[in-house]
Amino acid sequence: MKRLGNVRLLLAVALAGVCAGGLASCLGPGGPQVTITVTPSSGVVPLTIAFDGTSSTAAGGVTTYHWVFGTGDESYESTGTYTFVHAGTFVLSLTVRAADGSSSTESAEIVVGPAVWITDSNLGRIYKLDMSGKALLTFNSPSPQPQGITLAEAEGRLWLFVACQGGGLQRIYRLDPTDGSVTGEFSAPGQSPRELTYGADTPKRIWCVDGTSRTFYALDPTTGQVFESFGLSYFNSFPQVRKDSFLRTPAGLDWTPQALASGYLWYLEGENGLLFKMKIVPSYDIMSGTQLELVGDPLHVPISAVTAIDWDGGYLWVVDVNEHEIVQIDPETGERTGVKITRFPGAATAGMEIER
Ligand SMILES: [Ca+2]
Repeated sequence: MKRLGNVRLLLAVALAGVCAGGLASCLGPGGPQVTITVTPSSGVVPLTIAFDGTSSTAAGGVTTYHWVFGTGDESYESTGTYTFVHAGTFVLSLTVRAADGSSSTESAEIVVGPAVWITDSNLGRIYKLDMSGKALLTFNSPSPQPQGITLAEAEGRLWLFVACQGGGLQRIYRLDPTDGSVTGEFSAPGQSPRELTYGADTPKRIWCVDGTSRTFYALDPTTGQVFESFGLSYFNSFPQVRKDSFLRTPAGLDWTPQALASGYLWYLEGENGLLFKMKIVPSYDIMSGTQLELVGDPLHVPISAVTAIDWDGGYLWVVDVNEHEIVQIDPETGERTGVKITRFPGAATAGMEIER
């Protein structure tokens, strides 16, 4: 093992003999010496790295470079940049081939951490945080009182969508997540759009819950057109729902995928801290619409002032606005695990989206 810059080289090539005493003695009989330089080797999603293999040497010269990024992507350039668009730990490897046909491989570990997007309705700001709560980016909200926030795909790209209800104008804005510039907007359905989430099934939808009209809306991410809406009366037949305390104070909305199905919508009711799970049943013909089916008993989350939720890594995360914390919740019990994000900026966190 040796260190080069901030890169830890792993899995030193299996070369004949013991690789000790520096670079020269690592040269195998006829094999190239592979040197990976990568900057940075860790960061928050999306992470762009610069990679360089030109310090590698081989008797007779290097003929090919072959990079494998651990994501299914590869490159045959000696040097370049690459962006990891998902969080995770990746093994980056470089295989160098010499003129005589011999080759050697080195690897380096790249750690891409998740990011947490939050809105602050009091300051009118949008923050991108790392998991320690440090703000990496700060944008001004396009209009006052930003509420729900979600990442969603539209026109082949990933955007931030933010619901705002300031100034009596309820709008949903589409922002470039790199600089916060507004790239689109449409009027929000209902009078007080509260939470947003993205459903990546087909058709792709942004789900919005509105506290005044007490309705879930499914929107086209490109046009804002309402595909479907589900008001309080829609849920009449479900025994889990008590009408006096359902769709009254929306405190969280998220979507989780399910193999070969349309996934689940999760709704946290702020009146009683109950987390409801709804199966999305797609329309099976032109005459039937999408259905939402409440599944099982709601889970009680004993935090009194939740303003947003998100699922990540098998855990539910909730914003506790009074304590100014983002708290990890055990999905079996509804209780805190003890893991939380604190000391992030803002005064009244209103929306949250974890990017992984
Ligand atoms: Ca979400």
